[in-house]
Amino acid sequence: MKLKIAIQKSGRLSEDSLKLLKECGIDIPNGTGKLKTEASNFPLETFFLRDDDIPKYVEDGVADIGIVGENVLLEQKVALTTVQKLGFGKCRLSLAVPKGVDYEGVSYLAGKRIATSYPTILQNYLAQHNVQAQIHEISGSVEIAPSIGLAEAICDLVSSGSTLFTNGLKEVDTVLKSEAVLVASPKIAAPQEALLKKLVFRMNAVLKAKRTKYILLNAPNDQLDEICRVLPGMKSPTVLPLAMEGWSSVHSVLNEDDFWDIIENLQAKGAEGILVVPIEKMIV
Ligand code: PRT
Ligand code: ZN
Repeated sequence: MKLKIAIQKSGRLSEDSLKLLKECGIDIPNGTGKLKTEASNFPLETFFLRDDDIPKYVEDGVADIGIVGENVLLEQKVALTTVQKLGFGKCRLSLAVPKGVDYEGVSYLAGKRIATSYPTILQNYLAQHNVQAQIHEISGSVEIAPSIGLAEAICDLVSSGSTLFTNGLKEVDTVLKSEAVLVASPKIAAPQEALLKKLVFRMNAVLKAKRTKYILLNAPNDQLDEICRVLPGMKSPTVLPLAMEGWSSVHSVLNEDDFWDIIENLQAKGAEGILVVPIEKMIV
């Protein structure tokens, strides 16, 4: 009995998908050209597929779970459960127009031609904004459509923005924010569901640790209460006496989001020798 996972064969999500599984303690032999492999230390079978094919395989139950971009999932409108956002493959589906255009809002697109590989998502977006435009579906190199006279605007994935820039386009509206997600089949059987639970437990530990840092600092005892009030910790900060009279060592766990604010606050309250250490796994 095995859990079957579909991941992208070669592309932007491949490396990070394998890396995440590895961080979950699962070794997947990644022989080039292989379409299917079995992990040596977890009952997991991996299918390597084109990203566009993953939702269908999972929906049909050929694979129990899959890793795919939310953009692909929403475009295909398949009935899958999103189990977990994975924090990689981040991008946005955006509208872009030639940089000289005076774009004052979505209404600019009324009656215009828009080239995209995401007709469903774009159609929904336009309908929400009561804009009627002609959608031209093309499967690749969407960014050249305006310069060859195929469309007045495009709707495409953007990460750094450099592709738009080099094609003389500017990003004007975000239609969707996307990242890689773990999805599960509606047809998943109970034994596989139990394995999925195990996998998700491990993924949570890995993903949580990525967003968190371990912090150690020295605090003068007369400032200890003030300093501990700033620190969240898992339950509460750990406080240990230093060999030097009047000082303590304080250990805690910080979230990436408010990290720098807390560090500044700690320094202002007299903390010294602040060390920040990455956490590999976090079980809460
Ligand atoms: O062969 P297969 O069908 O499996 O792969 P693919 O070519 O369809 O997909 P791939 O590997 O390009 O992307 C897989 C997934 O990665 C996408 O579905 C998104 O969820 C995610 N992703 C994240 C991106 C980007 N960032 C991205 N920047 N997918 C595509 N791009 C492209 C974009 O289309 C444009 O051409 O990169 C270009 C823009 O990049 P910047 O950095 O210049 O803005
Ligand atoms: Zn694809």
